[in-house]
Amino acid sequence: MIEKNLIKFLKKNINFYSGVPDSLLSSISKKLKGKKIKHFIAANEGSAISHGIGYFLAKKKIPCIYFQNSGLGNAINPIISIAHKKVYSIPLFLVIGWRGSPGSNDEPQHMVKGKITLQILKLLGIKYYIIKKNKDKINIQNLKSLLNHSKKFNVPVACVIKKNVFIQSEKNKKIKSTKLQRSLFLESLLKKIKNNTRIISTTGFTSRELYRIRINNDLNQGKDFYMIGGMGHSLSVSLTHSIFSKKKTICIDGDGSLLMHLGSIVACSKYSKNFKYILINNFSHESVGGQNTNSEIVNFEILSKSVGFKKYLRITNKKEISKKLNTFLNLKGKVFLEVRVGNGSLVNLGRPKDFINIKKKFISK
Ligand SMILES: Cc1ncc(C[n+]2csc(CCOP(=O)(O)OP(=O)(O)O)c2C)c(N)n1
Repeated sequence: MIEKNLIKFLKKNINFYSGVPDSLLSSISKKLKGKKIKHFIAANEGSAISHGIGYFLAKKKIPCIYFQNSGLGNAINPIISIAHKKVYSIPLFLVIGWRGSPGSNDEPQHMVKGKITLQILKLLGIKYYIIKKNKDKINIQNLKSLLNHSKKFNVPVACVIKKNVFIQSEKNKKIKSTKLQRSLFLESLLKKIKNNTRIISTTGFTSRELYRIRINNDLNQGKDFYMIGGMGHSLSVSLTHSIFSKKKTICIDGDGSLLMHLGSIVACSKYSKNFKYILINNFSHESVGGQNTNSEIVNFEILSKSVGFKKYLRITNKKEISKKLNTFLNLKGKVFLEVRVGNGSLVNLGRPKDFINIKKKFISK
């Protein structure tokens, strides 16, 4: 009920939305549509805040910016340095998915951020309201006064939503698509790599599938470093690893993740001579509900070549995997492999948990 009412409340009062999808807010990011409504999926949470600031400067109206609390770090810069009441004082209505709230059962990286989320908001001077289950009337009244506070004092305010308040859309959907499956590609990769390979894999289902395929199929060649958080940073971590390690580094990234900090790809051109980069492109933020990433408008061949990749390869179906993977693994220099896959992943995915051990194994000889 509160989900429906919050969407109704937002639509009645706000016409511009920008955010990075979150599993807790999945219905919000999917349902905020309509004739008068403009909705931009942002590359990262800082950009979402900035889209909102630009909208306010043009229309003098309050924007709504939504994201998961893990992205609060990205959002902080424009919130403090531009929107803060002691700088330009700009009204923003933030909707924040609160993973890892104290007392909840969530993954370690979410528990760390969840514990300090409200403290961060306090430090930022942001008035907030936590949505409570089954308290619809009170919720809406409080949201109204929160919105009025933001408009009256020209300041950012936040509505914070705990896990399980809304219907979640993080559960992986069984593969239905006839398109290439990510898991099939990952399995083929794990079967071909040598023991001196180090894989650095991105946030969400990619790392979880990799972890599961290794265990279930007893595939032990090489080691993995799962970027279970720090979305958007797999490329940067892999790049320096590939430069400074004697091992063979492979980065496996997602389209949402690559776009989140796309600028870091320029460092490949400047600093690296040898870099193996795999983009699993499903054109969506599948791990948090399948919302669009806008990657369909990017030509990754032109992009990769423009930043110095010597070779670009693309896999779109099962038949191409073996041959193109061999080429990819044997080529020297900077190679960009785009693997176009459908949505859907393996069911009952576990989660890597023993991080210290994973790190130890990864850095061992
Ligand atoms: C900074 C940050 N913002 C948002 C999230 C929530 N989040 C986790 S996975 C994910 C989607 C990643 O999309 P993509 O890289 O395309 O991979 P896919 O989920 O499609 O496999 C999002 C938004 C996060 N973990 N960190």
